[in-house]
Amino acid sequence: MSRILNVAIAQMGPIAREESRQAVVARLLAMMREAVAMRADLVVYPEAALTAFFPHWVVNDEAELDSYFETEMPGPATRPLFEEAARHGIGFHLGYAELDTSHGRKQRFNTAILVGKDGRIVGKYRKIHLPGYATPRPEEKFQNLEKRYFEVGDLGFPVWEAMGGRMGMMICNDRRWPEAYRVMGLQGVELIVLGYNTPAAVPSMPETDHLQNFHNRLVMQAGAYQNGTFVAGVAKAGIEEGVDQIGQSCVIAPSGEIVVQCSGLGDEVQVARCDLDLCGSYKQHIFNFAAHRRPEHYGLIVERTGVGPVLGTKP
Ligand code: CDT
Repeated sequence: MSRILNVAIAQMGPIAREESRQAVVARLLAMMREAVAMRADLVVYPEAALTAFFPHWVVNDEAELDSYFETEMPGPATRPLFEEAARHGIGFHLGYAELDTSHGRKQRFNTAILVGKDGRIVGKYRKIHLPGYATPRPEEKFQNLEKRYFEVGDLGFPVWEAMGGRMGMMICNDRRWPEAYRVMGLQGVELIVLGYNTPAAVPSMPETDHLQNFHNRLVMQAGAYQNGTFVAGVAKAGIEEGVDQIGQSCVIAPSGEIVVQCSGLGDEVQVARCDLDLCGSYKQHIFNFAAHRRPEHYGLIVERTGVGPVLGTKP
């Protein structure tokens, strides 16, 4: 059997700090049309795809901070994406900064949505693993202030039946955490879509600069294989407001193999023909969780060694 989903990855080059939403949405629309021409069923955009990645600098002015956030989805600037998607019958995944006031206070999240081929939102995810710190570090070449600007996501890692498959979402730093994949793997996920903004050089850990691309592939390939799922990871790449960001957006099969990868650091669309039925081989055999996984035994090592479950220091 085969269940083919043509998945387009729409990598973006840098977004200028002053670039308008309309200009960014025009770039997204151009790539959506390219994906349609390449017969894609779904187009995956990066994390925070509507603005420059503002956690890289200090924003003290609240009105300026608000300007990076969406208060509704779709809103006036993003509605054309939904309309174009429905017109062509293509789904999309979009990362954006979300400002939610529905609980009587301002709540800010690093959010992503999955939109179906009818232009309706299928599901929403709010980033759980926020990297970096809340207090600016003037000594560093650029900031990583996600903990200052966002709350930890409160929607968990659900999966959705959509476009003929079982879909899940994560955002950037989530991809480095095996739990994120496994929570969805335990729900039978077949395609995880995610966007990222990943610096090529991290001020606080220069010893890993030469490994950023390797680690990007390592975590997504391992997550895909160990959970028998496709993964589509999409970058905002190139030098954005002085921060050099990696590209190498790719689609990974449940075998762990990269099946398609972007080659540049600018706006670029690639399409992978994903047979979701390939997930079954892994889910029914080597990673048949019901048959082989033994979580009831995993605690023994903690009891024997006395090593607790939490290591590290708070930033
Ligand atoms: N956006 C985001 O989550 N970026 C982080 C940077 C961490 S520093 C290596 C990431 O995990 O890619």
